[in-house]
Amino acid sequence: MKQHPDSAAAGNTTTTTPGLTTDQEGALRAVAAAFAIDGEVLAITPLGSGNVNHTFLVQTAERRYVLQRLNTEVFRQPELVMGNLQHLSAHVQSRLAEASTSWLSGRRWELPQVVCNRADGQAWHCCASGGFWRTLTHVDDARSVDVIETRSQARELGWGLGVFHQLISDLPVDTLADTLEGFHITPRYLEDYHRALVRTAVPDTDLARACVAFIREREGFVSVLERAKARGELPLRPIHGDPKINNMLLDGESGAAVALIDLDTVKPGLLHYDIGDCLRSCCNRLGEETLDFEAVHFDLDLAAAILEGYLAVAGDLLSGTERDYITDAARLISFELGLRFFSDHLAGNRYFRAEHPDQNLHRAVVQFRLTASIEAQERELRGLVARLQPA
Ligand code: GN1
Ligand code: MG
Repeated sequence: MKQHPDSAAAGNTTTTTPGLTTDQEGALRAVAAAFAIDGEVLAITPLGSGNVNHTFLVQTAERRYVLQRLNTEVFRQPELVMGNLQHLSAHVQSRLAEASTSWLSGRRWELPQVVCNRADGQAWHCCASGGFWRTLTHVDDARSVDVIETRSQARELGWGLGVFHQLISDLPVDTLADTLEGFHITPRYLEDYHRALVRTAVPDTDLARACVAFIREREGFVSVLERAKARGELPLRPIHGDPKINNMLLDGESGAAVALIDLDTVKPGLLHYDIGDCLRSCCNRLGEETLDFEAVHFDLDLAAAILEGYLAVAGDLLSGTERDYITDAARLISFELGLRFFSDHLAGNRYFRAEHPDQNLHRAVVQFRLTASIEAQERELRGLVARLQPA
């Protein structure tokens, strides 16, 4: 039987690359060879810090690629994810070629390209042990950050999200499959949480009890965006779904935003899910994994820079009513992620990869501290959004 690339090779601890045994690396080479990549594979190394998929960097004699094993527990119909990705890619390539993308002002912007498999030209490869794999081109000369370094970087992160929204704004939503049903529908996450509470006793710890109380006090708030959507105030549009800070690539030299990666959740949604996710992940200077809970803070000055960058390029996409919900979106998406982490902690860490049993509890506490910080500054954040309204 073939060694599964992701499974720990029992009895084989020989490591050529940090984090990979020789057997694992060999199995990964076999998977990489199934795709129509250029050049002989020189090295394969783990890449990034995603919580859901497994990602590797493939270096060949010619260039670099990103090899990923999709988490099919999360993406139950991975073929739909790949269909969306190819559709998106064709659309964005033609938009980038148009003269009408004047808001890009001639700046560099890239979208990773799907590399098909050699055998049948499909956009994926299923290995013998059942893994669903894909290969994308690597965006070279760029880096990502887990926490913001400068205010001008914050502006770039907002600008990059705005460029992405502009590029997909004319992609009809009904041409995109729903690859992850219920994603960012906060009331559904609350229902999942209530089901988890019925099945599982809440751990008898201060942190867990504090999370339960925090959620209980905000149950009425969870449907703020869904209600506005149902009233027709917020339209469904194509969105990225996961534009957290380290999914934006910044030019290695200039620091300019050049690509938004991790495209599995591009699907119909509200721009607010994306704006909220960008704000929550960028304005927390301590990052998602901090254990310094008391110090977690939502940085308004960074929020101002992000929104300035975003609105400079995508301002014309948003109605006045849509702008009015930006503050709710920042608060809601922070809260929602805390709720998702906490429910997963109760369920035994089945969705978000965790290195120890309490990691998702700690991640939940960070997001709830961030939510509380946004609530404490709600008036200021609303004032800031209002000041950024066009005259
Ligand atoms: C997951 O796998 P990753 O890290 O790109 C999650 C996002 C969360 C994020 C929090 C499909 O993204 O929604 O915001 O973790 N993606 C999915 O770090 O659930
Ligand atoms: Mg992701």
